[in-house]
Amino acid sequence: MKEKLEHIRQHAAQDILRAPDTGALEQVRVAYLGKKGELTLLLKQMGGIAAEERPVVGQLANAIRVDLENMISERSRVLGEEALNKRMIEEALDVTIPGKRTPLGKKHPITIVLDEAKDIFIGMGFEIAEGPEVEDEYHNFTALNTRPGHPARDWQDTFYLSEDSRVLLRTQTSPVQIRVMERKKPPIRVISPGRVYRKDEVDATHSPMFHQLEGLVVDKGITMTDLKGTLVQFVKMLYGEDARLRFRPHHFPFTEPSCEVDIMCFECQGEGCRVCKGEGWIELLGAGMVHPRVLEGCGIDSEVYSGFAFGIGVDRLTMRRFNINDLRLLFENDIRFLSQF
Ligand code: 2NM
Repeated sequence: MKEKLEHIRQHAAQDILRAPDTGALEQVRVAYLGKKGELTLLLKQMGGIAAEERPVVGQLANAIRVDLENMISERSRVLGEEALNKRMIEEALDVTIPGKRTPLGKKHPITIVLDEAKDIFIGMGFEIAEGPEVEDEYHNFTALNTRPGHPARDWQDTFYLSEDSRVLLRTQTSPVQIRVMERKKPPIRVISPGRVYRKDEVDATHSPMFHQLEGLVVDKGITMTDLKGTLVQFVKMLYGEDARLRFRPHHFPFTEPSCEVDIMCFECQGEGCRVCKGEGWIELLGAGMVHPRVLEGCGIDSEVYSGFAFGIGVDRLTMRRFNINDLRLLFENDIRFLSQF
């Protein structure tokens, strides 16, 4: 009987030490110490041994049970520790691995120039006005003194969105300024930057969508000198103190008198070269004194108030600023081009 007990102890001890995980260890416990385990079954055979031996065998059996239970709990602790260590290694986060770089975007060159232009005008006390790119023919043409039948309204030049020509893509940002004048009383000092649309074939200097920045000042006693002073100051701040402007008479339906404004060629200082096509000057913008009919149409008394307005092509301004020779580069959105600015 004693040998059998010692035999069980030896085998049980081996199995406990070899159990690979807590599940296997539990199986070992059940196999030896459970209700139908080897040690339990052996003790049930106690009836077969001599009465005086029973206490000794009983004590030995109990000691073995306690030993095995201690071994099992120790093995359980070791297995738990091993499992934890393994998880710590497997699930470790290496915070020293270099991160993946997120490519940083840049401002589009048109946005760079537009932001500079906005800053200059804001510094002069202008506010920024915005409006819809889908306009009605009243705000885009009629309110701007452009009568039905005027060539600017031609189907060939304007993107009409309705058969009856009442809805269209704005051809300039002036309708924004009409909406400002309809809304508030002078003094008015606004610029309206934004996208405009004309049915042009794409080439190095034309695009059916381009950007304009228009300005409008309406107050008592505004004259052409205010227009000149404002524009001269603007180009000096944008292009430097050496910038020179030339004002030429022109015609627009919405201003009277009207002018076109050229900037002296930066390449040849007015001598004439390839850049300015021998002219010495490069066309920059259109401007004029707001036509009394335009003011009256917006409910502004033209006997009391006068105003000037101007319109600048932002894309051309950008091309000159960064020496870009093809307008298409600004709209193709090729990262290799855009990342240079
Ligand atoms: C230009 C040239 C001249 C202009 C006129 C107006 C308004 F709304 F006041 F009548 N806004 N912008 C204007 C005047 C625009 O672009 C070449």
